[in-house]
Amino acid sequence: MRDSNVNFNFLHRTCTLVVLLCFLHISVTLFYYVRSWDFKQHFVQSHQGQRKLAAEGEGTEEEAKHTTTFPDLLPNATESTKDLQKCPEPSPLLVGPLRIEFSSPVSLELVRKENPALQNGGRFKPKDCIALQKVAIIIPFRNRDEHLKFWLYYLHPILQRQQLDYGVYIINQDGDDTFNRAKLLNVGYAEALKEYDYDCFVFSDVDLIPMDDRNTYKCFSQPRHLSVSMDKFGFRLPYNQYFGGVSSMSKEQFLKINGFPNNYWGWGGEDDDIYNRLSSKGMSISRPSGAIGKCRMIRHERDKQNDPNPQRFDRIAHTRETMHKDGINSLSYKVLKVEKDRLFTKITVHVGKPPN
Ligand code: UDH
Ligand code: NGS
Repeated sequence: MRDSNVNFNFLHRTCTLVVLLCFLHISVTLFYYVRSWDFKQHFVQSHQGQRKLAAEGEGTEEEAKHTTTFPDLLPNATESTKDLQKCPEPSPLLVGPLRIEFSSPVSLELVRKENPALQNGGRFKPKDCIALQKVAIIIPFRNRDEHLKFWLYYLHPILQRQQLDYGVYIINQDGDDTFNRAKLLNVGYAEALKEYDYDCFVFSDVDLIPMDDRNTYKCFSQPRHLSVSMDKFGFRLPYNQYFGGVSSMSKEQFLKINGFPNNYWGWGGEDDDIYNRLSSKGMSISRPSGAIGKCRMIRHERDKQNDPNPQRFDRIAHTRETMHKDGINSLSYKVLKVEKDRLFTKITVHVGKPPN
């Protein structure tokens, strides 16, 4: 009887000990589990905060780069917390010379289908790196829909390969008064800046297509002339001061010359006036080589209400005197319509007409 009592007591104590040990084990496991969960939450939040700052340019890219990642702790979070570095220069996606031809028409549907990465308004930014420049591409426009389709068809893939953070703005002159290319370009500058903090502006005619994607549509330390070697001029510059077709300027360069003239109605001279503005401010023109700067123009007849401007020679003779009062500081216009397509932002404007 005593023996069986001793056995029972021993068994009872052993069981109590086992239960206590189990409890201790569970408590310790629970403690560490809760601690690691808190840490993960904190880590994901602070890391995402840093990425957002770096992408917005508020935090430095260095800061984002030095944030430690713990892929073993966060197997599912690695994709969303991936560090973004500056895009390499030149872009590794460039292919060089391109075949450009205009024999069969293209449709906007086709261009939309072939450019799935575009955001509404003709906006794009590379997803794997931070673009070096934020570029607004401004196109003066009226009644050139067929040309615009070709431009969008060829340019969107090129601009994406150039890894630019860009937006395409079609500035459409309303009505059928005399065309004013330079004023439309000023409007494009002003309207694009209302949307996004662009630091570079590319001004392009709708009928010019680059034949080499190494001709990057971005800004340089000096104003850039990009359409240096056009087929219609036998692939050479028509004259040394020529600044027509496609050009680019940083915000700073543009403001230094008070933007473009508003009073060149009809064809010709406004690009020479812009050249005069740049040279009067001591700037020089940067250009790609003749080979990289080759481009094709879509052949066309002279448009209605864009006859050669008889006043153009007199105007370009006085750029230095007029440029400080005629430019972005005296620009006035009325926006009539803003259309957002996935391929472009089209802004229809009333720019007035030439004084009698
Ligand atoms: N533009 C329009 N609509 C117009 C006029 C001009 O969209 O009615 C825009 C367009 O972006 C064009 C740019 O302004 O590319 C420059 O105008 P332009 O193409 O008329 O100038 P360019 O010097 O041609 O290229 C002049 C007419 C040549 C006639 C040749 C006849 N064989
Ligand atoms: C010059 C014009 C420019 C024009 C260039 C090329 O003569 O505006 O020809 O024209 N300057 C003047 O008329 C003062 S083009 O052959 O492309 O039609 O851009």
